[in-house]
Amino acid sequence: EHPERSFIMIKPDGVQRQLIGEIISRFERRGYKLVAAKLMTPSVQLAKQHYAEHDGKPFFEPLVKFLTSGPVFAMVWEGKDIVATGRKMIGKTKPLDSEPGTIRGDFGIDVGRNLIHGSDSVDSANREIKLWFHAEDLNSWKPVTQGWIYE
Ligand code: DAT
Ligand code: MG
Repeated sequence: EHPERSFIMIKPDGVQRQLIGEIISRFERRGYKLVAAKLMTPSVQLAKQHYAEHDGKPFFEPLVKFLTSGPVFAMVWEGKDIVATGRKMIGKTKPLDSEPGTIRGDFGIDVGRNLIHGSDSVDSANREIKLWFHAEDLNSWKPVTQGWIYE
């Protein structure tokens, strides 16, 4: 029915540094479609569920503390290959390993302040979108630009 979707979240450092507009702009200019967005401070429970795969690792507790320290900007983006392309646009987990031109490579230094999350697979995206959004908050719409972005 719809092409691929990804869960993209600007973490508290990105919100504090007023990079919401910059980051949205990159996805918009690429041609991707915003399907849902909200500014919210996640609960500890939500943060732990979101990062469940990392439970038990040494950075898990600080990661949860960081994510719940203030508002995040949670989004769902849609478009062809958005999961893999979104990860490319975000850069590597460690900002110092990220190429300039990527979000982490342009704005970050330390791994614990890497600004943004992006789903790492279509399965993760579906799980994360369900975790962060109600189905009725996902907007189905057709941007008028579509025919000028997709052939
Ligand atoms: P990504 O956010 O690129 O998907 P991940 O899923 O491996 O990376 O890890 C989730 C977050 O946990 C990551 O954005 C920052 C933090 N993290 C990962 N590896 C870390 C490490 N070795 N030391 C400290 N924090 C780490
Ligand atoms: Mg990850």
